[in-house]
Amino acid sequence: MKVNNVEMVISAVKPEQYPIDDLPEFALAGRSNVGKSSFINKMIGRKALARTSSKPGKTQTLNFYKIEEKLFFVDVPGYGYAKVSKSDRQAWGEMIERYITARNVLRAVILIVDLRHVPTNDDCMMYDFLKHYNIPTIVIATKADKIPKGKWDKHKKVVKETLDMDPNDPIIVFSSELGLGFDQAWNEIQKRM
Ligand SMILES: Nc1nc2c(ncn2[C@@H]2O[C@H](COP(=O)(O)OP(=O)(O)OP(=O)(O)O)[C@@H](O)[C@H]2O)c(=O)[nH]1
Ligand SMILES: [Mg+2]
Repeated sequence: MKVNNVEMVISAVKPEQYPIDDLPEFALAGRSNVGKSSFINKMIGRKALARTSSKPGKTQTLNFYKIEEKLFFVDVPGYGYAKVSKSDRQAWGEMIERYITARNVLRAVILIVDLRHVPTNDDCMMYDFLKHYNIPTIVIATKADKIPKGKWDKHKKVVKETLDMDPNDPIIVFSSELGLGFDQAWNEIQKRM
């Protein structure tokens, strides 16, 4: 999909603040610094609309980006950042759980993992959490540009097996640097709109 029109609509914490547009939503999830905002920027063809420079662990809000009046990407603060206080971590958990479990326009979660590494315990917990609530999940294994092409398939298999992925959930090798996986990712999103 070629995107011309993007609007950052709101940074929300509470359900009362979520947009009322009734458009399909696709929320990003993943470890802090894994490349969630970069994924959004690549998909919408903007260098830096979704903030990629914010300090890890500092983001506390759900950021809603309206795309072509057709869908929303929801940028979500990352997990797994060590220097977060217990109370902030708890607030984060409650915010995510409230959004994931109560948002009926949520069509899928886009779970971003690092293709280079075996998924972390947090990654596995997030995937299990999504499956527990029957949320369709698109796994994006990003930063592919950082390992040789010959290793992509092997690493993809490790991600799939470690997460113990549902065969209905797609996994896409991606790179925000190269634009690799762009068409496939849009295809999986549009199928679910
Ligand atoms: N080489 C390479 N670098 C990437 C890729 N995607 C993201 N990065 C880099 O990884 C760093 C973190 O990217 P972000 O998109 O800010 O990560 P995030 O998941 O949004 O991080 P938080 O918002 O802190 O949770 C940045 O320096 C990006 O430039 C990629 O596909 N390839
Ligand atoms: Mg981010």
